[in-house]
Amino acid sequence: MPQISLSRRLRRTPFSEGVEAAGVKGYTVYNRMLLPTVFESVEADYRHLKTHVQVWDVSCERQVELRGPDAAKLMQMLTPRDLRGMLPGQCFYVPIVDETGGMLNDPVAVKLSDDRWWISIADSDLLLWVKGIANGYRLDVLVDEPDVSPLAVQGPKADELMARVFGNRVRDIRFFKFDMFEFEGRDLAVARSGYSKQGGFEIYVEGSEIGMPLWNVLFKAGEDLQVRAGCPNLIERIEGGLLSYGNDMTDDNTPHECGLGKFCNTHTAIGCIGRDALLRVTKEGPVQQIRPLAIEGEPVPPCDRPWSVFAGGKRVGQVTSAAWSPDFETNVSIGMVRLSHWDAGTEVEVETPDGMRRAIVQKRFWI
Ligand code: THG
Repeated sequence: MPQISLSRRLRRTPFSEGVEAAGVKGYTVYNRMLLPTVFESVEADYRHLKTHVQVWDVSCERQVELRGPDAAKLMQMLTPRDLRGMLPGQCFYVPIVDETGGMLNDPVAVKLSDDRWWISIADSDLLLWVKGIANGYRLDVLVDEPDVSPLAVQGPKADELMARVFGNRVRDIRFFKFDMFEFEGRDLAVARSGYSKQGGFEIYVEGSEIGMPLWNVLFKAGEDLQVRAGCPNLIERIEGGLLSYGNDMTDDNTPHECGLGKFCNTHTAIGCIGRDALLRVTKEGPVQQIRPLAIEGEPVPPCDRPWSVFAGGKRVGQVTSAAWSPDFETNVSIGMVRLSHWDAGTEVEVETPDGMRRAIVQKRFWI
């Protein structure tokens, strides 16, 4: 297989040394940064994640920092989710839309204070859009990418490991809330969140210098918990219905098509740049939407391009993420399916590289 050549444009992370020592076998590129995809094997990593605890280098979830008197105003211009009730210490999953209502990103917004926010971004150049808005509207706000690298601790033993390193107070953090914890004299935001359904935390590591020291402390403290280096797991995230921007949706999709309508308050999100467009395009509801599909037969190959979905000889959608699930003993997948065929139980055909496969639209994701 050809290799990807490394250079300054493809950024390493504060934890890359630890990731390499742990025997990383595969990477992807995300926000121009290395993101591990495999350690032992995707299936072995999956089983370990669901049984023990893993430490994930998710530095590639870069932060767009908004700082200044207009920070909250700018944040609300970016998203159709109503942020008026959001308090410091909270994290919100927020669709970000352009002037047509198209998805630009699906980050986690972190409210540090009224005039300081982090947008923990998925894989698109959101910094450029946000800088453009701030300057174009002459807002009183600084927009930049700080030296902050998220480190996720995920799995059923995450609470135990984190309590050993940061103290029992971490157990009190509620889902999608954060609190501040000291490490080597630095105050770090620690949130109960992460890109898995197994539970856990994300540490927003501020200052690259403390990256490896923190990595090493976590592995030392978790030896008897069988802690391992891990990464967002393809099988587990499809089972859990966690969407991947650029794969499962693009700027051609509205939040409603992505099933993110529950994170939109389009009527009350006054100031949102895509608000008028969204009010128009969603008046009659979306005509296609994200759905879980169980694809029958043998394990499918990697889904590195959309697979067309057919019914009665007509194209009715596409599958954009798929993997064999050992726990559910079927191929789990995420697709975008037309209204006429999106009801649970509908039988369709998926054009995989191995040929046509029968698939069934599911009522909900598997976990
Ligand atoms: N954590 C942080 N930053 C991120 C991600 C993350 N940036 C990139 C990417 N992931 C953004 N995408 C998502 C997708 C799903 C979720 C978070 C970020 C997520 N969803 C939960 C769910 O669907 O069950 C719950 C959302 C909610 O109820 O508010 O966690 O993972 N820092």
